[in-house]
Amino acid sequence: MGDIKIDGKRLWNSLMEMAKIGATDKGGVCRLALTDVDKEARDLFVRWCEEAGCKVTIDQMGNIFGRREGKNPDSPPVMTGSHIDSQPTGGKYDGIYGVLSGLEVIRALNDAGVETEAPIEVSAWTNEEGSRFAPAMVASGVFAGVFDLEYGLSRADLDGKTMGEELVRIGYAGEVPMGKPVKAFFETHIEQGPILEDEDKTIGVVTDAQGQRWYECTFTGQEAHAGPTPMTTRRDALVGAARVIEAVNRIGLAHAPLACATVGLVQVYPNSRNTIPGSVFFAVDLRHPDDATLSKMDGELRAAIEEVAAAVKLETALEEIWYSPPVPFDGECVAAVRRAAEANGFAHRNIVSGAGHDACYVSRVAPTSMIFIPCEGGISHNESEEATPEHVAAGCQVLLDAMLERAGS
Ligand code: HGY
Ligand code: MN
Ligand code: MN
Repeated sequence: MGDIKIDGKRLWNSLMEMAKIGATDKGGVCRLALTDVDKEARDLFVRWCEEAGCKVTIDQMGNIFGRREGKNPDSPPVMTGSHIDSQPTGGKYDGIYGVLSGLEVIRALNDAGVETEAPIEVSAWTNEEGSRFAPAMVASGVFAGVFDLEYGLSRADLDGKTMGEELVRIGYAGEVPMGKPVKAFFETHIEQGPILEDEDKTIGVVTDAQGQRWYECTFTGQEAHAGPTPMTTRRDALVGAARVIEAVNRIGLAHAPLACATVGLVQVYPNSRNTIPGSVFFAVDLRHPDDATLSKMDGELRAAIEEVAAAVKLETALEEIWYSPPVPFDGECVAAVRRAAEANGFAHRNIVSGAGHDACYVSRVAPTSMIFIPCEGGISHNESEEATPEHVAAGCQVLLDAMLERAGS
């Protein structure tokens, strides 16, 4: 690989600087999509891109692109990037590591005075997490033509605020139409699981990402007094939800070791300690790398919901709000990542991503792959999320080398 080296210290300092925005007491970040802290972080990223000589553009879903021109301005860019938004109990690396690694690639090319053949772009995709606005990866999904713009802008949070309104409010409702040709896309990310750390590997060569299905379910029973109401006549929506939550866990375990099944969001109404809950809204997240198994899990979930609703005499409103099929990444891009890891002497292994990423949707419109680095204890979506400066630098060096191979220099 080339002799252009990234500056690991500079990348680490930028990560720590960015981590101050939305910092939480437990050492993580809370930067929900399109909040004021997301805006603050976006503004800092845009400033850093401009200081690195990039031309910055914003598209209609608020996706940010920092562009470094190449010799051939007509060539589609070799692009990298990830997301700035976080979970409510997010960490300092999920998403932002991929954004700032892309910026470091540009900074390193500037230092080396290298002009690539194809332009280089670093991107920051709106609302990758799907925490404030569902589904996840919605803005890269609109970029890739999976969702239309109107759907994307209409996504609303639990307070009814839409992405379109919030993009205007924070000043990131861009004019650039959605989608453009991309020569190749690479996303660098922490693994968010334990495999690389357990096997003492520095780089994960990501070959695939697993499929996901997201659901929203509302059980409606009847509010009643917690005291005089006999147990046998109750229609307790929370009892129903509890039984489905247990069933979701059983479905995940039944398809172990690769399946994942989670209920992470529950809203109880009226949520009063001495009133039997009349209605409960909850979200279900099912995942598996094999599509047929994911469909089987879908069927088992629907059957469980039906059975519980009948037993507890509840009305049910179930909607599957998102289906993202398993993603095989591009063989050539995967090989470029593997070559870069080998050339740098980094211990590496193939790995399937358990998490969804913007790369999953960008792969619909461009040859794409990902680069993983370990995170401590495999923990993520947790304020204690941690990575080492060495791994942070190694992932970025592999990114630079893989991008250069595709961009030509
Ligand atoms: O849910 C995911 O896999 C990602 O963190 N949005
Ligand atoms: Mn992420
Ligand atoms: Mn995440």
